[in-house]
Amino acid sequence: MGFFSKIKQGLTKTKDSLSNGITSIVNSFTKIDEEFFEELEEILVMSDIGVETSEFICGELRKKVKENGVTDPTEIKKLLNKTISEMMGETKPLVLDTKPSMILVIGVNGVGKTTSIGKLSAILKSQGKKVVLGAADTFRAAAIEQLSEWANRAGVDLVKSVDGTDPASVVYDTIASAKAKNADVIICDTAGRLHNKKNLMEELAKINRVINRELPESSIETLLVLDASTGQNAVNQAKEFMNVTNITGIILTKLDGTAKGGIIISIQKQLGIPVKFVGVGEGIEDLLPFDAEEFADGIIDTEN
Ligand SMILES: Nc1nc2c(ncn2[C@@H]2O[C@H](COP(=O)(O)OP(=O)(O)OP(=O)(O)O)[C@@H](O)[C@H]2O)c(=O)[nH]1
Ligand SMILES: [Mg+2]
Repeated sequence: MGFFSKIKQGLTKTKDSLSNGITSIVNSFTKIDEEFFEELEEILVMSDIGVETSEFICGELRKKVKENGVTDPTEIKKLLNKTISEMMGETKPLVLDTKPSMILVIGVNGVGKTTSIGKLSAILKSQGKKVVLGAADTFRAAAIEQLSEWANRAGVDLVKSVDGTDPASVVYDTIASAKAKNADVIICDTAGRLHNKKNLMEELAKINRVINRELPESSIETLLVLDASTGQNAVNQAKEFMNVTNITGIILTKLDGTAKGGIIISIQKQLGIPVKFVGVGEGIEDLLPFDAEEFADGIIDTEN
């Protein structure tokens, strides 16, 4: 299956819920008026696009409707598709300009960090890059094992220690190993759960200090993993992490299992952090680079 159809398939639930709502108002209105916009806004909010972002989208739509002299409600899907695609903007690829470059993967427990690292390793390896993984989620032995399995599956190297080891020291060892091997990219997994949130944030700060000290001139990506099915909660998680670290991109996982895919729009608009990848399944090939146009086509079917 090609990238495009995979994204489309992953967004089916979101699209169905949005489409049903939009089709029903398109059928019950004969012209585009204020009442039409009010109902449309409600449908957008229900698709987890968020109140603020839905208001913004409707504002943009009002402008487009006026500029183009559109009166027929059936035209709204095309305009909505265009508005969303414009809002999401250009695709922002990973910046991995140095050798080695660092990708630190963070997020609360269960969102899909380890799985996404496995998938991302496979993508980078297929681009000819030498990848070294660091198992810096030392909170549970099972976490280290899970990352080892992904390293095997993707065919990349892994640096690990026993559980309970200081995660920052695992990051240090991983960087040293990557330098010795002349690797291109380091990807470090981190714990999503510690004894409490304060610990988690302090640990992250410590890891960042090691990275900045050991790789002062390197490209550093800090990717926050968010689970799409948690809807607006994901935005709140992002805000908490933004307080303690410089997030350079988002991986939005589990789009396949949810009708809340609209959350992407909210995340990018409200937080100004680019969504770089989306997860659409549990397999190694189920991580896709994010593309605004494909996304807009995936959630709003302009054909019917
Ligand atoms: N359907 C679906 N499942 C996913 C996706 N990404 C991850 N998962 C599943 O989500 C579950 C949790 O994934 P992990 O990668 O272990 O999550 P984590 O963030 O590393 O979790 P902790 O290490 O406990 O913090 C696993 O069962 C994954 O297979 C996705 O894009 N789609
Ligand atoms: Mg994990």
